[in-house]
Amino acid sequence: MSATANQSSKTSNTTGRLSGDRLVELYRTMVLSRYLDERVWLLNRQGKAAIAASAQGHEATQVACIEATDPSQDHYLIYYRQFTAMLALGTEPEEMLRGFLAKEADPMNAARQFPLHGAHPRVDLFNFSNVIATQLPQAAGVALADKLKGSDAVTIVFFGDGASSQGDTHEAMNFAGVHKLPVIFFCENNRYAISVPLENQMGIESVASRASGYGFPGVQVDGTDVLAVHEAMTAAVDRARAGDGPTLIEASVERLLPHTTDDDHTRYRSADDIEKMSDRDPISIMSELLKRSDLLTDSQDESIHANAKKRVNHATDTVDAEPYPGVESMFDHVLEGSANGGNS
Ligand SMILES: Cc1ncc(C[n+]2csc(CCOP(=O)(O)OP(=O)(O)O)c2C)c(N)n1
Repeated sequence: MSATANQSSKTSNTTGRLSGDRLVELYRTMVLSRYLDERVWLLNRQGKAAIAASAQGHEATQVACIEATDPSQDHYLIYYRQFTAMLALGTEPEEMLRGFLAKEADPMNAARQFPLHGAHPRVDLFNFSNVIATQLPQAAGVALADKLKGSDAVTIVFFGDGASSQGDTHEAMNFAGVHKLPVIFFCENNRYAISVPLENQMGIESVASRASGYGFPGVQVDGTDVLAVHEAMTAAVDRARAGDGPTLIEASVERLLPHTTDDDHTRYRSADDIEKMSDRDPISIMSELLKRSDLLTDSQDESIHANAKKRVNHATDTVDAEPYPGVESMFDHVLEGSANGGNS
C-alpha cells in the first residue's frame, strides 16, 4: 500500500484486539495524564514550573500507540508534548514533576534544561531536544542499527504536523524508505505549529500522503479513537517486524490548550474553533465508549478521577518538598569546554 488510507474516523463500540480490562487501564492512564497536565499548568501559574507544553487532547492517541508496541524491546523517540506516552511507558508522575520543578533528582536532565528534555535511562527514552524534527533522523539511525543487528525491535518516533515540514523529516523518511527500516513515523496532527495553521505550512492537506513519496504506506487515523489508533499501529508494528519497512501514521487530534504556558491561542484561533474542540476531547470520548460497552459505570469513572487526583496531589507534595540542585553542582553534567575546565 503506498496510497493514503483513511482507516477509521468512527468510534466503534466493540473492543477489537484490546480486552475490556486493558481498555479501562488505558483510560486510567489518560485520566492520570490529564490531571498531571492540569497540575503542571497550575504550577506554572504559581511561578514554580518555568514552562510546559500540554498533551491535553493527545491522550488517546499516545496511549493507544504505545499499547500496540512492546516496551521491553522497542525504541521510542518522543517530543515535548508527550505526558501520556511517558506515563504509558512507565515514567512516574514524581519523575515528571521533578523536571518541571527543576529539582535535584530530575532524572532526565538534572534540572539543567527545559523540563522533560533529555534521556530517561530507566524508561529507556532516547535523549530528546526542543529543536523540532531532530528526532526523526536519529530514529532512522536507531532502526538501521537494529536492522544491522538482526533485532526484532521497532523504533517509534513522534512529531507534530509542524515538524513534518522540516528538512530533517524528509531526509529521515527517504533514508528509512530506501533501506526499509523498522521505524514508525507517528505524527500527532493538531493542525497548529504554535500559531501557524496547517494550511499555512503545508501545500497539501494530509501529512500521511507524504509517505507515498518515500515508498511506504501513509495512514490517516482519528487520534481521539483509541481502537482506531491501536489498529493502525498494530498493522504498522507487524509490518516493521516482518521486515517490510516503515509506516507513516497521521493521527488527527486537538490541542485543547495553547501551544505552551507562554502562549495565548485566543490571539490566533477563532472563538468558534476553540469552542468546537471540546467535542473532540479524548477523555470524554473514551469514557462514553467504555460506558456504552458496559465496561465502566459512573461510580467507577468517578473513582478513576478521584484516584488520579490523589496520585497527582501526592506527587506534587512529595516533589515540592524536595531540594533544588546546590550551587556546588553547577558544573556537574556539563561538558568540559574551556581551558578553565569544568567537569566532563
Ligand atoms: C528547528 C526549530 N524551529 C522552530 C522551533 C520553534 N518551535 C517550537 S515548537 C514549534 C511548533 C511545532 O509544531 P508541531 O510540530 O505541529 O508540534 P505541536 O507543538 O503542535 O505538537 C516551533 C516552530 C524549534 N523548536 N525548532
